[in-house]
Amino acid sequence: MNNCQLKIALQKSGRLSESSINLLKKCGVKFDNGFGKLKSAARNFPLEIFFLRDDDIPQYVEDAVADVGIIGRNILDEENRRVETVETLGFGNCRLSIAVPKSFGYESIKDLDGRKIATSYPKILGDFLVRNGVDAEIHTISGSVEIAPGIGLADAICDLVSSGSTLFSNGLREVETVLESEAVLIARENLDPARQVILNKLLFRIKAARAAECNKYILLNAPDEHLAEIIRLLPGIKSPTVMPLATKGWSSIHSVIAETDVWETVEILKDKGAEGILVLSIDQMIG
Ligand code: PRT
Ligand code: ZN
Repeated sequence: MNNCQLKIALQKSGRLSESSINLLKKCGVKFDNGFGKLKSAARNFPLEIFFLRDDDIPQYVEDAVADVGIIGRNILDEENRRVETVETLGFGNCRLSIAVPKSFGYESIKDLDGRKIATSYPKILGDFLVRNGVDAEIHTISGSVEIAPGIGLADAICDLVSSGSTLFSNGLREVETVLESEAVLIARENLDPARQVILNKLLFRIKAARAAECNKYILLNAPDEHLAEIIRLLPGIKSPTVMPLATKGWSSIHSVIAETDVWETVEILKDKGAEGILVLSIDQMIG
C-alpha cells in the first residue's frame, strides 16, 4: 500500500484558520479539526494537517517539517524563506500600510525622512523605504503597533489594515500602501514526485473551488426574438445551453456568469424580456 502523505500546515487559531479549513472542506477533504488538536489525518485524501502559529509556518515548510502551508503574503515576504508560492487563495485580504497621526500634516512620502516608524514588518518596510528613497528609522515592535505614536515611541506606524477601524480609533490616518496581502499556498522546494502528485490533485480541487466562488449558474426563460442578444450577454464556459420551451416562441437558457456581473446582467436580461431568472451557487467549477 502506498502510504505517502502530503503534510499541510494551517494557522491554529486566528484570522486565517476558518477560511483555511473551509477551503480544504470545499476540496472534499474530510478531517477532524477539534479544538486544541495539533494535527489531524484526513480520512479520504492523503493529507496530514498540522495546526500551527502562522509565523512559524514558513520555517516549518522550508525545513520540510510540513510540505505545504497556508499563510498571509505579509508573513512570507517578511520572512524571506526558501519556499515557493503555488497559489493565491482570495481570503485574509489586508494591506500593510503606513499611517500617521491626524495632526501630522502629511503631504508626500518625503515627509517620512528622518522620522521614526514603528512596525512588526521591518524587512518589508525597509525595502519599501529604500525603493522610495526615504531615510527613516525603523523601530521594530511585536504587537500593539497602533499605540506607538500615542505613547511617543514613533512618529508613524506601518501595520496591517483591513477595515481601517483600528487606525481610526487611534487617531491615525493611512497614507501609503506598502503591500497588498492575501492568503497564499506555499510549498517547500524540491518536493518529491509522489508528494507533487498529491499537491497537484489538491491544487486542481482548490482551483475548481475558487472558480466556483467567483461564478454563478444562471437559468432564465427568454422570448426567441431576443435570443441572439442574450446569448452574446451570457457566453458561459463555451457557450450557453439553449433549449426550446413547451410554450412556442420561448427558450430556456442556462449559463455561467461572473458573480461581479450578476446584477447588471440581470437588469439587461429583464429589458430583453427574460422571465423566471434563477441565479444559483456553484460548488465546483472545472473548466
Ligand atoms: O497566533 P498567530 O501568530 O497564529 O496569529 P496572529 O495573531 O499573528 O495573526 P492573525 O490571526 O491576527 O492574522 C493572521 C493573518 O491574517 C495575518 O498575517 C494577515 O495575513 C491576515 N490579516 C487580514 C490580518 C488582518 N486582516 C488584520 N486586520 N492580520 C491582522 N490584522 C490586524 C492588524 O494587525 C490590526 O491590528 O487587525 C488590525 C486592523 O484591522 P482593522 O479591521 O481595524 O483595519
Ligand atoms: Zn502570528
